[in-house]
Amino acid sequence: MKPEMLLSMRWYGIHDRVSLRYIAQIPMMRGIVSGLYDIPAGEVWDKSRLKNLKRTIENAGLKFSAVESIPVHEEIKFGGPQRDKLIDAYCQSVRNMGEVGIPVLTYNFMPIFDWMRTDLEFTLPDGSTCLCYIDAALERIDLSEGTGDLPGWGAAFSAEQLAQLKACYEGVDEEALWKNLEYFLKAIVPVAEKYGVKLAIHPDDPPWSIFGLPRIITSQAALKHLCSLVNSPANGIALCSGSLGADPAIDLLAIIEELGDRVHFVHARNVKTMGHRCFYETYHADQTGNVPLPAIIRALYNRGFEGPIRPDHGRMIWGEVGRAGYGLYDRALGASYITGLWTACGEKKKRS
Ligand code: DNO
Repeated sequence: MKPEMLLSMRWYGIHDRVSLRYIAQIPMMRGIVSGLYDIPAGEVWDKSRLKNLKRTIENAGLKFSAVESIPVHEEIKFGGPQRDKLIDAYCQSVRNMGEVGIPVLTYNFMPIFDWMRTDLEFTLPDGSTCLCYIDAALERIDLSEGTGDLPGWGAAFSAEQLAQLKACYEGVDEEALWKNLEYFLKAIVPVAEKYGVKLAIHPDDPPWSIFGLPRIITSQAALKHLCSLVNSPANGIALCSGSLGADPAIDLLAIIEELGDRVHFVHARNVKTMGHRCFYETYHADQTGNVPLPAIIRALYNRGFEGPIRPDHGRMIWGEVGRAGYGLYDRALGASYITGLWTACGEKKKRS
């Protein structure tokens, strides 16, 4: 049997300038990845609000295929005194998701900063713009105004909050962060399993330490370790090809091969290295990029993967303005590229 692709698109809710109607016009689009972005980290995601969001998505003819993300409160990550209470709240959100019938939850365990870029409008030779990361530029970022903010961050922090948080992370090295992640997983995985929710940790983006803070979900070995911490099918990963692909030493196909059963969600995008710890987000189909998307899609197809797969960040093309990485046009091109790759996997070879 041919596996069916659950092609999905991230949508930021009714204030997103990319409408559900436009998303639904993308050929083969079936799912929406979304969340309740106004709820502060640590608070329970209300069941009736999740239901409403699901209904809105279904009214557009689409399926609510994944939540991205319920933010993990910093205190859970650094292991503060309130963490049990906060973990209980997280478990309640997972229960609510499960009861409403949303099958996948992605989350991350990056201290203070979520995904990070140093330029949101890096101009390419063809005049399009994209996001990029240059390690040397990171050092020049002025944090006296706080963390700044990128789409999908759990929270942006003011300079004052940032200073307090940094102090809380003093003494939290990689080992301690792993312990805190294990503590969190031991509480949430059984709940996810019971309520039919598949957890998909998002790899750290970029997959190395920034601003002196530890980052641990940075390699194939780390993903494997994560899966072994609580050995349940509900405890899985989001294969974000662009996050992991930023480190050319990471073999995305080997991850699918080794951990394929735990891949519950796929973010498909491409990046191109410009130097050590220096990359930009190129178009999905770029054959000179770091990410072998045709081989990745084939590997997923061959394993019968039917979880949500979404084209991740796009460039800004054709004069579009909007949320960094989350415009319509280039992501729609990415979606169609993925569809083409997937469809080709199902075609029988023609006799010559
Ligand atoms: C960026 C996204 C991230 C992602 C979180 C998952 O575009 O991939 O914001 O949603 O890291 O928790």
